[in-house]
Amino acid sequence: METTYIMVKPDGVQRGLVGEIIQRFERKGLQLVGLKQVIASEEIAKTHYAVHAERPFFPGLIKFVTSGPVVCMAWSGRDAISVARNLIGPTNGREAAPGTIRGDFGMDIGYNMIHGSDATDTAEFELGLWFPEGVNDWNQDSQSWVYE
Ligand code: IDP
Ligand code: MG
Repeated sequence: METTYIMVKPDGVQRGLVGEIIQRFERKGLQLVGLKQVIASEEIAKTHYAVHAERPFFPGLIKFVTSGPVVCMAWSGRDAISVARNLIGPTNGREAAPGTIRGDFGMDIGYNMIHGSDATDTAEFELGLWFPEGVNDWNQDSQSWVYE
């Protein structure tokens, strides 16, 4: 089992896509183990996107991701990192296939609504950064909650 860090970015929150996005992860069979809305500090945003620090779009990206609330999530499951990346789709929404989140809702690369960790080391790093308090360890068993 893996846990991945997923974040609805300010454009996704502003457009009212939080519920739609959460539903896709739930329907897929991933387990929600962390969820909160935060307004990211410049420091945390720069740390999160440090790998892109030298790219021309970096200043705009930091301004964008700190411009309003983001929804931080941790999702667990078998191969959760790649499963989530497949649900999200490629970076540019105009090139993303229909059926993916970016393919269904996104047009511009800078407004692609959602972040997902791309490897085990980045997932560990990002989960520690955004969820320093840790995530929740719980057993999911929907049938046992149908009858009391
Ligand atoms: P990813 O989110 O699909 O992993 P990355 O290449 O890691 O894509 O880029 C991180 C984020 O930086 C993207 O999701 C997007 O928000 C932003 N970004 C990447 N390339 C560009 C660009 O050319 N212009 C504007 N923003 C970009
Ligand atoms: Mg990336």
